[in-house]
Amino acid sequence: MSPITLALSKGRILEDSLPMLTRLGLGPAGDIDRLLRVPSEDPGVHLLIIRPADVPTYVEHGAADLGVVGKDVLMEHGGSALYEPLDLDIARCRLSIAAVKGSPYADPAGWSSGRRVRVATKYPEITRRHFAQRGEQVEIIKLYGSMELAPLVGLADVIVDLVDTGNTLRANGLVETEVLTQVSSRVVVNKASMKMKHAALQDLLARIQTMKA
Ligand code: PRT
Ligand code: MG
Repeated sequence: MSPITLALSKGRILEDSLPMLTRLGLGPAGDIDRLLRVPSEDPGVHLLIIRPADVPTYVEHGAADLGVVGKDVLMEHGGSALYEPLDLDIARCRLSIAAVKGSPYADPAGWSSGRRVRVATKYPEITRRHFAQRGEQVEIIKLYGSMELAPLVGLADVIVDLVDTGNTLRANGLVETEVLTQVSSRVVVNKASMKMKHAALQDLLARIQTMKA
């Protein structure tokens, strides 16, 4: 049978997954800093090293049988076309709203200024859904990184961003005002692969489950 292809999110999720992959005998057998497709120590499993935001797309289209990706990326992408069988409990953080300390927006009660609140984020879909559920109209400003800067320079009133220790917010004079959701890395599986490679994938998922950090 063709090998199983596992898509990994380059960056901190990859760093956090490597110990588990090594314990599973699936450590990369090649230079993961240069190669985009790397054999693993198991000849039956190949690794793809890709941008986190691209993992759901590769798995959805079957270019990878399964992948490891943050719940934040999965929620933003819309995960209904994928199976999400496992929570790996790695790269944990939370997705929160934050505002400039001491500003009217630091107190959610002070939001009713009449003007539409401007929210800068890398997660426009999650943000839109969150405020729509509350019946609030906000202006969403899509950014690709360094969200913390936006409220400091008047680009936005608040941000929706990932928070772990809170050090980045504190260093920039921001305060967390609300947690939208907890985040950790998940295993996602292509639906057709789950049928076509059922035994091999079930075996791999069971091994991952027992080797979880
Ligand atoms: O390369 P590309 O731009 O495509 O992706 P990326 O830069 O977003 O990737 P990377 O390597 O940062 O990994 C992002 C994934 O790691 C996210 O999708 C999350 O699932 C997970 N993760 C876990 C985090 C954090 N914790 C985290 N703290 N991603 C980002 N952060 C950032 C956060 O955005 C903020 O700037 O760290 C800062 C906050 O950390 P504290 O500890 O100061 O609160
Ligand atoms: Mg990056």
